[in-house]
Amino acid sequence: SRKMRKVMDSTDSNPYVQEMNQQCRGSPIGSMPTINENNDAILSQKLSVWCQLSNGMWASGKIQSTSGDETYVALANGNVVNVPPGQLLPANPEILDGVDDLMQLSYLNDPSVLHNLKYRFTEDMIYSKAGPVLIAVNPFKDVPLYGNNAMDAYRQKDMDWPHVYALANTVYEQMMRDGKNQSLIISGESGAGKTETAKYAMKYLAALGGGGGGMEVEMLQTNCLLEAFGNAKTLRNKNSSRFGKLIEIHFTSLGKISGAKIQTFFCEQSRVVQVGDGERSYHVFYQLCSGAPSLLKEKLNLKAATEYKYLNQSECFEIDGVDDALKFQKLQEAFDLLRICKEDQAQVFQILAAILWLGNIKFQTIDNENHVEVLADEALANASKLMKCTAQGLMVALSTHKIRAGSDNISKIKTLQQAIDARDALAKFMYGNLFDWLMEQINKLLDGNQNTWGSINILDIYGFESFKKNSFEQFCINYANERLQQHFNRHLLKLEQEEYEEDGIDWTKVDFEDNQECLDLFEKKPLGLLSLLDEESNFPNATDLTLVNKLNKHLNINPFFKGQRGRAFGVRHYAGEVVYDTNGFLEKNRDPLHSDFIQLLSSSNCKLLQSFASQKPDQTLRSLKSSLSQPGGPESSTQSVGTKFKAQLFKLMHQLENTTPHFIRCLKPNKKQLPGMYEEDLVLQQLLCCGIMEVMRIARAGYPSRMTHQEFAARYALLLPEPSEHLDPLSMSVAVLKQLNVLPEMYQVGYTKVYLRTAQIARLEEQRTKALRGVISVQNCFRGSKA
Ligand code: AD9
Ligand code: MG
Repeated sequence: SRKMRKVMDSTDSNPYVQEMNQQCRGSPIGSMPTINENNDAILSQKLSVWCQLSNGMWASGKIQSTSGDETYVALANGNVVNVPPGQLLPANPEILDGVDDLMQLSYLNDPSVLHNLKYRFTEDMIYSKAGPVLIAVNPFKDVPLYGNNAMDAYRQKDMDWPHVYALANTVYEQMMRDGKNQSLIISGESGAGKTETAKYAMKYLAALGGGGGGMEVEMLQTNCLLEAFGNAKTLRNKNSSRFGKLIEIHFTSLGKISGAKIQTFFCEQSRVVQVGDGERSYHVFYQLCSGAPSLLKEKLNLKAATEYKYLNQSECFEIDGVDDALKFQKLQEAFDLLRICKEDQAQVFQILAAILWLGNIKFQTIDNENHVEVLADEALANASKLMKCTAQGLMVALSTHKIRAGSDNISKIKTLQQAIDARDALAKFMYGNLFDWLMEQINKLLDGNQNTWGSINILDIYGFESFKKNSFEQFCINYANERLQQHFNRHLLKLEQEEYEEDGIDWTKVDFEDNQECLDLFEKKPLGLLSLLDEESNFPNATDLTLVNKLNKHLNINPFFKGQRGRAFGVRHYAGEVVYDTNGFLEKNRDPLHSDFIQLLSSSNCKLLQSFASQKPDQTLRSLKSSLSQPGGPESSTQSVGTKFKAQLFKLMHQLENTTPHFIRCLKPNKKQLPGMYEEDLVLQQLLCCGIMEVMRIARAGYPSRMTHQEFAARYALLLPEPSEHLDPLSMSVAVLKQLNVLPEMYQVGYTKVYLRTAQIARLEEQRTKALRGVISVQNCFRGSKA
């Protein structure tokens, strides 16, 4: 590796690199230069190339001969093929196989990048760098990279391979050095490894900033609880997070953890009542059913998971290699550690069991207009008992609703569909509130804001989703990802280049695809997707079809909107086109706060359920009012789910804008969640859709480190041999750079800042540390001689 690094350091002066860099500038997404007549040198030297075969895959080979347009390439397997010019790309010399940072490749084309990542992946080197971005390829097996030894090695900088520990270390040091809050933004598609990566980052930071009487042990324990209540098995990931989270770790000025705060976003509530084939509901239900000791089981009238409608609709109850009963024990331990008292724990389990029994409640029709009453069976009895309300009260809440007629409130009986929807809405409401309540308890415990000096934020948010059928959940998730992508683009592509230009340094612009227009499609008022959806949600008689018609009418001129047949519509996202099925959009967006439930829950003797009913007093009041004034209409809350989601997202983005961002892109090597399997097209698709290639091109040509002349001078002036107070900061910076013989191509001096190429800051810091040590040892000598 050392030998390689030597070679790589010289890549900047490599004529191929310079040539390629020039060609790369300004080329659009994914289209790297191919070999053409200008690359005579490459052809005549029989160099290594990649050629694209008829199946689209890339194979490596060596050029044998060329004549006119024909190029004959000898493949690694001995075959010689005739490859048209457009399907040839230069390959890197073998010495560069497996470099740490993709930017070190002489040729930065798709097959070379894929090959390098694969090479590393097969050696269990799952982390690589793509310039400023850390790439993590999910190994789907245990890899020996995370032990205490590794942690120490990164901390002491004995190791400089890319790693989430190394990045966490950098982030921590930057926070301590610059006094600025930092963020680690982890993205990638479902199952790519975001949550695991976030956990390793937390573990490292806990070790680094622990021991100060902070909350690091508790902080790490929250993951167990969050995953039990917020994760589920999906087709894409056995342990898929169905919510987004931002973890803020707070530090004192001494770099010790003082506390933490967890914010969660948009927990997928529909999963509580509806589970797709091969998927499961939230882990905690199965853990409770199989792990509750018999006494608790009896108390909760608990049966096996297979007996519950909410769980048995998918016929998937177990996860390979996971022992739910054991997980239940761990969950109880986590509860204890997080100081959630036994009484509260008992209430939590009661509510979970109540939700399961609610799902088993059945209705029978009582007339030929499909009106229903609740079947008074075991399910009703158990649900009401566990909810600590009367069976009668629950029956009324599920089967009737109040409407205003003239000056009277009258009770109307629900139809079968209305009753089912109401039952499910109650279950979701209880679960959603339970989740939020847990968060609140955790945050109360972790709160250590008195001593907070700086923070590191870790964002682990669901990736872009595109399924056969995409609903409101995907709509929100993909909208959030579009925002995050913009943040990524802005920081790594746009702001970077704008800054170069404004500061007057010599720079050739690199183009990239901006996604502002797609965001406008979502956010524009009054003619954006979210506004139109809200408008339609306010019409009591609106249907999926009226919604689609409205969207088509106003948006079909927008190039990012794609009208579809039936009740679907398409959006051209940065990561590809997604077709959304509007079925259920209106209902999910309205998310009515049913006034009847509020009444029911306030009458409960369970303190926790009672608190759910009283938690949002003004909202409840408003919704009560609006439901009473809307004859026959559904109870509506004042703010739609979409609008709330947008507000939350804006708040999140605002918080992130005030930090120095660091990006981790997790990649999924195969769809089967298996070790040792690397599907090139899948990886390529992920690399292309997140703009990694552009980032590398800019980073390679650019200057990743920068400091204002003031900062630079203040930090490094001590390296000058003579006092320099008479100099202005810019001249001082130039003097330092000259003094240390930093090569002219390694930096640029702008009007306000010094810009440095990769690795230069490390060199300067090394010198500074040496110089400081010198000072300290001189002082020590001095002290020693005095003593
Ligand atoms: V989702 O959007 O929440 O559905 P994530 O969070 O991106 O997704 P997750 O971190 O849950 O994916 O990883 C999926 C699985 O991959 C884990 O359950 C592990 O079995 C596996 N994984 C991920 N990262 C690592 C790792 N660094 N080492 C070993 C890993 N296994
Ligand atoms: Mg996750």
